[in-house]
Amino acid sequence: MNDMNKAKLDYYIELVEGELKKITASKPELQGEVVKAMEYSLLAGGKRLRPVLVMEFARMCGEKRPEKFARAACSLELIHTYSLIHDDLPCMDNDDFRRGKPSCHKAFGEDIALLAGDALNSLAFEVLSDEAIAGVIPPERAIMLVSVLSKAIGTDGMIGGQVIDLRSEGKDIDLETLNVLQTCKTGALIEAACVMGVILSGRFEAVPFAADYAKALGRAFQIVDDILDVTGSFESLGKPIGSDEQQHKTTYVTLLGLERSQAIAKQLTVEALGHLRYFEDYEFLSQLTQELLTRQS
Ligand code: GRG
Repeated sequence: MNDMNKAKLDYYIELVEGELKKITASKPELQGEVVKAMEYSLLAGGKRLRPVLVMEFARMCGEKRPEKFARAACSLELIHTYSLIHDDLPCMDNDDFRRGKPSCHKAFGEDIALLAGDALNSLAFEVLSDEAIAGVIPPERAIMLVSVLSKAIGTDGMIGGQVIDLRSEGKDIDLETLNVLQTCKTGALIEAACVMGVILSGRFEAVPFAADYAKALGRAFQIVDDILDVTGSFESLGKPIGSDEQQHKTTYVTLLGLERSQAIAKQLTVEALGHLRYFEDYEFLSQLTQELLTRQS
């Protein structure tokens, strides 16, 4: 990524982190413990990919001030963090580390971690609807955003994917099932982020193009995630490697091997880049997409 685009990415990330801090700081002290747990996981780092996608798609669709949607874009990070907290719970993947720190339930206990995830989930919709009440988002667009986001994380999306994942543990699943699982579990939220950016801009005819880009990116992203679980390190990933193997999970690497997985991730990245041609001024996203293919975290 060139220096100009790196500076733009840093700017987006700074905006997101600033808004996330304001969002949790606005919560009353009465619920101090659960708010601390939410902040602990939310502010532990992370790439902030999903909110960046929201703002960048709004910008590529003609929005001159995408930063005005930073708070709305944070709804994706709130949901994403909720899913990570719940995914780490003993009844799910039982992971002790996340984003370089003990997972939420290790730091706060299972009960508070469960509630912190729940609270982040509802907070996402509170933030979106409040942005409409504040006049930042036209009300009909806010309703569309709530519709897209709630479908993406429900039984046809993230939760559905997680159920297939849980039920597939220790079993041999084929590539088709793995694709469905990952499209729902990881892909749906990435697609929601891209589509929500388009909706915020009001250029609705661009939705299918953003969705096509996101589908290819989402699959490439998950394949790289699987590769890093084998080739990465605790230091760069912020969690132990080898967790998929330990939990007897079928991944792209176990099904296809490292080399083929890398080749398919590359092919999907090229496909994603092709879908960007519909948009104007896509250089930043093009570089970010390529960077995600070679990421180490
Ligand atoms: C238990 C009710 C209930 C629901 C939970 C756990 C769950 C539903 C869904 C799991 C979704 C999940 C954790 C998908 C994994 C997606 C993925 C590749 C996460 C890593 O994303 P990055 O690399 O992480 O963007 P950072 O830390 O950089 O933000």
